[in-house]
Amino acid sequence: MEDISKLLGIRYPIIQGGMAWIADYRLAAAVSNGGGLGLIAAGNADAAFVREQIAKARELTDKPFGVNVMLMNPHADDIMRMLAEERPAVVATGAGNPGKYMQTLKDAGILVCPVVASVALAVRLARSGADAVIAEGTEAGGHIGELTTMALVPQVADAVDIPVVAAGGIADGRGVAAACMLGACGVQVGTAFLVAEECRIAQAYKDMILKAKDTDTVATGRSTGHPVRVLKNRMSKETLALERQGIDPEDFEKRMAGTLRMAAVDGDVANGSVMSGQIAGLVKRERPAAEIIRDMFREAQEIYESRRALFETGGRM
Ligand code: TUI
Repeated sequence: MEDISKLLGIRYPIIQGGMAWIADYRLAAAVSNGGGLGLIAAGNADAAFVREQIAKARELTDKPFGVNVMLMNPHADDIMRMLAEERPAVVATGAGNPGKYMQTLKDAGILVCPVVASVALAVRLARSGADAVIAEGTEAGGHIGELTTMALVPQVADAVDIPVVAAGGIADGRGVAAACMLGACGVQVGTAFLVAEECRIAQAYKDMILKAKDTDTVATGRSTGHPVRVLKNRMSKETLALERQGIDPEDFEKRMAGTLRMAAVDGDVANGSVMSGQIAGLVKRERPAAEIIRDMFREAQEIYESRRALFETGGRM
């Protein structure tokens, strides 16, 4: 199956990133109603909370949507059991290997789309029955791997025979078209949806994304093995300084706990973790999710047409 839209039952091959503390039922439903695939982020929540989010999303949309399970969540086992009952169309996973949940989810008729940051994990999950993989480059926001989207996507596409969705560094039609050229059949977009009208994070977080320029993100946590891309602020500067001084990994994790919530919910964008992809510099205005999706796809079609000539020079490039 090459066609991710057909597989997922959506109009546009655009999946919304499952951003913890950010992607709630309102954003997910708006994205699904706009023709993409919305994802509710389980983040660090428990199964009851996520179940309620699913019920609320179902009140707002009759289109397919999914749930993203961040596998470092201590409630992941419970959440997966609950999902097998609730049966959202799709389960995406992040920050770990979902292999042990694959059978339960498949038996429930759920499409499983893990996020991977390496060829090795993509191959392993394709073998254990994943329906698609989301290959996420280090340009992405939040918890990241090492490889860039440009290097990761074609290598994953060559290694698996399930659909590959590209993620990391994509916020407009150029990114969508480029991802398809690399062998992806769709994209996952996070940062651009942070400023969707239906995204109910603190306005200060949105404003920081809207003002960001190309060099404004940095990865904290490389020294402790859990790199996380954030916008530079007081928090990131102090964190990097502590890392240079060789902070104990356990103390580091304690320091980071709750800091995304601080930024996204409380709007403390100085002391919180303002997670963002490198593409934030391209994200310039707040608008409805449906418009973001429609314009992104239309732009991709236009660029595909307008760049055609580059490939028709008969080798004179
Ligand atoms: O998961 C994400 N991005 C996230 S999760 C998150 S919540 C959080 N909050 C505070 C600290 C840390 C996380 C924020 N952003 N993206 C998907 C993703 N998964 N990126 C990279 C990976 C990944 C990396 C290694 C997946 C699997 C993996 O290997 C696991 C294994 O066992 O082989």
